[in-house]
Amino acid sequence: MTVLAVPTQPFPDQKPGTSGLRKKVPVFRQPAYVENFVQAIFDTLPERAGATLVVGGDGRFLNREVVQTTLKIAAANGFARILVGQGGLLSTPAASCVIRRSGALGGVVLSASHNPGGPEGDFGIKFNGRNGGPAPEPVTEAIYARTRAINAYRIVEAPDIDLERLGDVALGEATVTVIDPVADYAALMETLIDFPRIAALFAAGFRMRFDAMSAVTGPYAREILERRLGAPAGTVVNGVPLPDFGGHHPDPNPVHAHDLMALMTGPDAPDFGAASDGDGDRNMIVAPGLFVTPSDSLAILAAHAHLAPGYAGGLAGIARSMPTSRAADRVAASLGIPAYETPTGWKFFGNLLDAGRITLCGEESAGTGSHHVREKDGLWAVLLWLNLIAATGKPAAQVVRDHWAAYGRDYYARHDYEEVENAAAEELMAALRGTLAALPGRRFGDLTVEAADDFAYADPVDGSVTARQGVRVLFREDARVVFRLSGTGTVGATLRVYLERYARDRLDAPSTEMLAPVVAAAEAIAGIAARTGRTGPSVVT
Ligand code: VG1
Ligand code: CO
Repeated sequence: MTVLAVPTQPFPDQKPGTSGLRKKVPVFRQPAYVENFVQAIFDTLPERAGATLVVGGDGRFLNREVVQTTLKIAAANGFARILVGQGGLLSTPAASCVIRRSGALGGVVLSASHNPGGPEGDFGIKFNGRNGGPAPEPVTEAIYARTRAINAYRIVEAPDIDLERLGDVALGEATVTVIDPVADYAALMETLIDFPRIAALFAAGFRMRFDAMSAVTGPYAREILERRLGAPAGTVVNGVPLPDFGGHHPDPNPVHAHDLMALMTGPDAPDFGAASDGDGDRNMIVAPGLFVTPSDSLAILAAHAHLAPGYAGGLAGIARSMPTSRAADRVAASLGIPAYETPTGWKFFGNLLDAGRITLCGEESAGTGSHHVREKDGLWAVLLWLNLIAATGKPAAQVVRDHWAAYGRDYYARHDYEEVENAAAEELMAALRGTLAALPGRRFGDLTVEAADDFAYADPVDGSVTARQGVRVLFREDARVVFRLSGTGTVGATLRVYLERYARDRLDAPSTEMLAPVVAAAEAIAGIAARTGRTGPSVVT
């Protein structure tokens, strides 16, 4: 078999964002676009000769083609062994699991996560390192620098491999192994979660719906919930991964998972509802009649984790991304363990997890995870919820209300302004940064600014500092608003406004009512309507 060195020209726009390189499908379909980026990743890995690589994706449009290309480039770059999920599939947490279990040097994960798929939808490529986690900033910076200088990629000239047939096949000098994408992951879950207890819950008539949103978690959820735990067939809906996610927007929030929300707020609601996103790392949790905010979910899981076998020894610490509500901090304080606040994006949890400083971590964007892998893990969060419901014997909504009664409630919402003109968004953020110093002491309705800053993170493990991670305004009344621009969008800019207010006694008020003064303060501080021309957010979650 021949290894070709194909001359190429750099693309100027291959800078990874919050979670890898994400662009519209037509951008990825430009000749050499995928090849350049994958070669640039491998160029930053001098130790790749003879190493193992993991490859897989969420099954979206272009997944199979990019899997084949990645395998051929990997084989031409000295990898000895390449593990690929059957059908080219691996959920993001399963990829992390396989990297860790196989001792691989890393993995190439193909996904644009919760973004829509299809020929006009989004695609993405990210690199995860030896620990199974998203490449940290210095590595993504090195990859980007390489994409700007690349002049050739190496590829094996060979026919496509059969991704359906499990087992080994030679590709150039490398051996490609097609693996069952579910097996390792399901085995790991059995070590962490009390499967017999959850099976008994289902056997006793407990009913749930898991909406896989026609994305990658279908096969994982069917195997674990329906086969291993005995939930009735049909518990998992939209369980077949489709290249365009059946036209769904595979983002598990009350807006995009509307069918699940309708079921859970209607008369025939089962005991528990859950959904996951395109690549399986996000989770949505709904009790009958009650959506659980991801920030609350993190806090509740942290407070109950000791009920699951994998966490019976307690937690070392908890981390949350800065815009995530402070509910988890309250649990950490009551457990007497450290709480960490990191920038948005899972890559910032990696060092804390590797150093054993934290056991659980999460983000307001429906991401929750633990030290079992180095990615957020949607189905794991659902299983831990089932474990705590089975162990406490309480209905899901009761678990939430009891938590609020014990810790108080952090009312929370996120307002997204999508497809805002880039310049307007940048100007809004610049103006905000300009007013920070003058904000403390100012009053907005019944709220008074206590402090305001542009969040910077000093990693306590390696000392690296990441600045300009979002503007936060803290109010004396235990309320907060955070402004930042998305790093995963593919059209224009997305302004995210995160709103929260803590209440110790009023626990069952409508969120919109409790947050109205914070929304008004956010508008007064940032001038969103005037600067973006928008009178309201595109999505509220
Ligand atoms: C968003 C979320 C962030 C999450 C990231 C990747 O990033 O806010 O919390 O880690 O998506 O999640 P941004 O920069 O658009 O706010 V996923 O499931 O898209 O890999
Ligand atoms: Co995702």
